[in-house]
Amino acid sequence: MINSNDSNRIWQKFLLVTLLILFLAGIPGIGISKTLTRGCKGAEMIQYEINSKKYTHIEPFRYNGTGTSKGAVPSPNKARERACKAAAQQAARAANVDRLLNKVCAKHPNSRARVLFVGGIGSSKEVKKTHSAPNLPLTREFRCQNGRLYHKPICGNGKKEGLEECDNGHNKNSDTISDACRSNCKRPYCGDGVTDSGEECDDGRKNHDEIPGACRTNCKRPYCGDGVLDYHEGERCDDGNDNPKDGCYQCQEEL
Ligand SMILES: [Ca+2]
Ligand SMILES: [Ca+2]
Ligand SMILES: [Ca+2]
Repeated sequence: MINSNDSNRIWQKFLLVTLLILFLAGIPGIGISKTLTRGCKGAEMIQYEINSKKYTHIEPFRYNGTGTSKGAVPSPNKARERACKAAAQQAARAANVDRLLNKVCAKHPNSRARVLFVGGIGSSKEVKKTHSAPNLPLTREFRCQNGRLYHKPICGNGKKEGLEECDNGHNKNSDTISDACRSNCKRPYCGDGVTDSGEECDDGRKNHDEIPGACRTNCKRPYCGDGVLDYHEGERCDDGNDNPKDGCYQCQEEL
């Protein structure tokens, strides 16, 4: 038989246990809730492979993550894990693939390699967390040349690369505008069909040194003394010299 005193004691115990649980659970307003904060260092990170050998390059730590754990008995490990996760995410967002690859190329000046991972790492003594970068390169293969990342030149991207003589970008390279960088990334030249600075004419492939009246292959207009009878220019003769008394002088017949 359970008398009313026993029943009260059971209820009191139940109440005490419940309060203890609520206290330990750290429910705000009822229990005592503490917040524990931990920090973690983050760095940009790239992993790559050269001749089947794997390497990791980590930039010096630049990012600081913080993480918290709340409750009556907050967990330092949880706080640290969160801090390292935040640091890794921060570093991954900042990771610049080209910049990292250039760092790699400084270590392996002339090599072909493959990217395995680009992102961030957050690490403390106890915890290591990584996070991958949001924008990974489309192609994972890359090449280092003389300590720099090699880019296949793209004519029209606005950057002068490789054997390009110029590149002002897709909208500014032109095959019709005087003195513009040409659409093949060559500087304007005599024979490109556009009259540029220093040229008197330029008819491209029609430039000719023997056809009367034609723009010459040095982009000069036909002239008296070039040895071609340019009758359109008023020449009656052109013996290629400027000597008098040889039958032709200043491109006029001598009597
Ligand atoms: Ca270019
Ligand atoms: Ca020209
Ligand atoms: Ca002539």
